Amino acid sequence: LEERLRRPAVMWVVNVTPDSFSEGGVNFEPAAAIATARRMLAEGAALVDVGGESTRPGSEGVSADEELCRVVPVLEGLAGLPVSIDTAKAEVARRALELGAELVNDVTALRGDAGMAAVVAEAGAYVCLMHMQGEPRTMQAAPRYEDVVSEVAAFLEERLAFAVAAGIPEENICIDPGIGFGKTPQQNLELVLHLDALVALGRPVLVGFSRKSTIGKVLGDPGARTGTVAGSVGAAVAAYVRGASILRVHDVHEHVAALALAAAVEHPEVAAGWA
Ligand code: HH2
Repeated sequence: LEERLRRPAVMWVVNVTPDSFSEGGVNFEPAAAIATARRMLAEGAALVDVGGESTRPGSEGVSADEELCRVVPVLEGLAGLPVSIDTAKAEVARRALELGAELVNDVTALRGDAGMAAVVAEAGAYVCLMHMQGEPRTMQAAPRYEDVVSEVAAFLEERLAFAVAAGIPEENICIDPGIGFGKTPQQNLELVLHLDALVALGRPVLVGFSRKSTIGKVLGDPGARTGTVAGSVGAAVAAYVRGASILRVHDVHEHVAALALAAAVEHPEVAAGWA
């Protein structure tokens, strides 16, 4: 997996939920999700992130049984392929790891379920630790920070130490500022501008800006609840240029091409071969 996640890597989001903010349930049918996931890997995604619980602002959460019902058929259909599981529940993570998932993407950074750290450690799995202020149901009501960048960095540093103390090797951990998780548009942009503060923690940084409402707001719609593909690509490239390693996206083809060009600028020796 480490090889696949070399910068820049694209993680494709498959939300097996009826209520995802960005897609409105297009991949709720397992067969559709599996077929599309295979196509996205062929188009250059490094990893497929399977999620059965929406974390959109205002969402309520689902039971472990419901979440398992949603994700297990998809995970079974993707056996042998590079998969991560987007869950905060230890029981869901354990089952997903048994079915071949390699990374646990936990938006609570191991705070949501007391059993999660042990499940990841025992499986020798990778984990993504994400910053969130509050919880999805209420997080956008009134985000408050003295200094968003240093607070997010301090939080991730603490969660990193917690994960290592729980037996998860540091090499298996990536970190994420949690774009849109208890942050205003301005705070989201500030986190990207100062991404070096997170890169300095020494672990790969994952950024998920794709289709989020900040994009629509920057583009002039104050009531936006989502963002365009072109705006998402711009945000991903901005994050990559400031050191992001993994970009979590809905539109693989566009992001892979844009990031390939941004990467070629950083590696002119590769392009020299085409002269
Ligand atoms: N964003 C979402 C969900 N999971 N995980 C990480 N690590 N980083 C993110 O930024 C992130 C995430 C929310 O977006 P999406 O999956 O598109 O929507 P929904 O939660 O409504 O299914």
